[in-house]
Amino acid sequence: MPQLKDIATQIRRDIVRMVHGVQSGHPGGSLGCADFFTALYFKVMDHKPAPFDMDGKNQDLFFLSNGHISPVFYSALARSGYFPVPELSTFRKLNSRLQGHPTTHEHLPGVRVASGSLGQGMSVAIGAALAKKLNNDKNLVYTLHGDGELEEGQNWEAIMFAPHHKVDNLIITVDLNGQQIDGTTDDVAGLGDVAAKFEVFGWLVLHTDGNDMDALVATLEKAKGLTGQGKPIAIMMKTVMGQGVDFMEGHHEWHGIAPSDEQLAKALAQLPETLGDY
Ligand SMILES: Cc1ncc(C[n+]2csc(CCOP(=O)(O)OP(=O)(O)O)c2C)c(N)n1
Ligand SMILES: [Mg+2]
Repeated sequence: MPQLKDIATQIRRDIVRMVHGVQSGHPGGSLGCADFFTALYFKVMDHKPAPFDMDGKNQDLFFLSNGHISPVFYSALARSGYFPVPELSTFRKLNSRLQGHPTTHEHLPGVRVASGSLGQGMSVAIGAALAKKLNNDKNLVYTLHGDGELEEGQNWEAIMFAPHHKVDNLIITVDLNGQQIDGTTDDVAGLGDVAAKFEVFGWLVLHTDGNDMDALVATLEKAKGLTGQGKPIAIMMKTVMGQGVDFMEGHHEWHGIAPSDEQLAKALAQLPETLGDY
């Protein structure tokens, strides 16, 4: 089994190559969350990539709520065995199963909900977590949300609902990169102290550096240990948009633009091939 850090590096290569290949897509948030996806899919989650079971009974589920970061999701799914790695080359092409934003219509293994219209994933995850309780299924439900995404109101209904209904088999994570589509989250619609807001709504809140693999794995494992105690869990992950490609780091401009040929070469020079390119 390759080291988690090497897997994350290959996922970052996949992201920049996929987005460059079709000159569209979202590299910034994808790169920032590459370590999280690696920790989750290659270490923390109890899941069965193949054969893919849409219901996911007796396995952990993951819902990507900020669907625009599909490149990192698709790479992590392919690299962990959900579908063939060469299919990454079809990203955003006509009739591909790898649509710009994930859909269920194309039946891509690993995708259990369409996302891209921000703000819906937490509600879906709460429903799935409650269904697991009804089915006496002891596995967990994980999600990822963008910080800009939390500016969407539906989240706050879900954040209120989950503690009230003691949804304690749910671990949601927030990508706190401080950036969103048009600028910093502070400039667009300041979130203030997000952790304090979750706490006052009744959640257990953990914090981690989302680009430090050891800290990430430790925090996710700690969160698992806190499930089943009557409260939903939220992990605040501090990340850097564009992490791993120096000229993309910390700039909201890389939210949703593709690198040029020259920029691709610069990016790949910083990301050694570890598992083999698609
Ligand atoms: C309901 C809804 N409103 C607006 C958008 C447009 N939109 C796409 S991404 C984005 C910014 C999201 O910011 P964040 O979640 O922080 O993502 P990051 O830029 O960090 O990847 C917006 C406003 C959308 N997709 N859905
Ligand atoms: Mg953001």
